[in-house]
Amino acid sequence: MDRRKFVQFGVAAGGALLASQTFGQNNPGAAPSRPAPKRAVFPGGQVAVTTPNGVTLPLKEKDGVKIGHLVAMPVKHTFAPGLEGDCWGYNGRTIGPTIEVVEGDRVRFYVTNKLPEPTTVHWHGVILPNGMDGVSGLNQRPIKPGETFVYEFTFRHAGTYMYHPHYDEMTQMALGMMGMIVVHPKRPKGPPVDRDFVLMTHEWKITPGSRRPDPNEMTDFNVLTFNSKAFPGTEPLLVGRGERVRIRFGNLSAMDHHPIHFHGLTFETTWTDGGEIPAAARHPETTVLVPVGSTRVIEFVPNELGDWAFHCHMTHHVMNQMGHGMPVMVGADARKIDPKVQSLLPGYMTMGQTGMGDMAEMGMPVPKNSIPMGGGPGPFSSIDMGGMFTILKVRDNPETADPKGWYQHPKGTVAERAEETLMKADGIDPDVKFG
Ligand SMILES: [Cu+2]
Repeated sequence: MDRRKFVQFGVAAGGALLASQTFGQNNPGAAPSRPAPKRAVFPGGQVAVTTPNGVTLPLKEKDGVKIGHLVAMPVKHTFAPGLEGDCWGYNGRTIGPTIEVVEGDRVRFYVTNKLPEPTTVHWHGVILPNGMDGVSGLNQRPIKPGETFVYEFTFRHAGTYMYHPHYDEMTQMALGMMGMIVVHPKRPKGPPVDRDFVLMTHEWKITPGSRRPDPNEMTDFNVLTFNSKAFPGTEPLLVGRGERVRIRFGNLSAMDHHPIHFHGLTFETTWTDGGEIPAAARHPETTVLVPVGSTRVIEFVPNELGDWAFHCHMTHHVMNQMGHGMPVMVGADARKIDPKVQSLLPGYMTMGQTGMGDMAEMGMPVPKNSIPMGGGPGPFSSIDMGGMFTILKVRDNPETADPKGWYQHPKGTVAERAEETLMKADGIDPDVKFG
């Protein structure tokens, strides 16, 4: 399902769910200078959350309780074109469906275990009765394969939370069992947002040629994802210039915190999984650190049109699978090595002597079921970032713009090869000597 179809689906689902609620007013409350958001379905005109590459959990309401069903199960998952995994997740997917409710909602979640081992669900960051906290052995019996358990509690606090197993944590999260929880405030404060996204960061070890993420890996992760997708598998986020945008990050990686860096804008961190950050404590930033086991919510108003990268700034987290475990070849002269190796491996070619940025374009053969270290095609050349990388597309007409389309730069606004006459006029000598 593409993003726009999902947005429409989300509206329909959200609208149906909340139709019986008296506070389901559709007045977006947006400043008159902005087009009215079309997705407002939560109290006070709060827009429904979009999960790029994901879905929202359907909830049905009965006697004032919202009822949902999570099925823990093995899933076949595509991380990016060319890389598939035998993962575990919820309701046929990783990440699991986003749970979206309103502060004060009473919920009943059924959890069916279709895994080959026991599991539980912990509602990370949610303050609830102790017996609903989902810690196997401490708060409840583990849910055995084939069993269905029921959790029932009230979301007392608005915020951004996560869910994940608390049984065999190392294996179950490494294989993809995680999801986001959004609890909209009953009475929202502050300026309303026009777009609201969730992005869950994660890291995986998948040995090239294999399909099963390795839960025993502790340091050398080679597949880095937003919502379980590595670029170019990540759906871009399409927003309008001048709109207020919220992105809710969550991190259930095994070992790494992710500093997520934005190009072309500054933002403020407004919430953590502990609650709202007082306005006086907020400050502008371009990189938000999302620690393991935490959520961070940011808000911004993009004012520059274009295709803006945002990505983890740990450089190994934006290079795909084949960028790891190789010898350093930068500066090596391979002319003598290659013929010798070719006598054993016909067609062998040493790569990386001038750096690795061009490897994405070289069509280097890669093992079956693996993705080369570069990312994907871009409008000028291939984009050499992959992994935990995606694109914020800022447009004047986000409702009608093609999410797959590239920004059309006005003439004269793209960096280009310098004209010799201009260099001469400005006294620039490309062969200038130093030292
Ligand atoms: Cu990272």
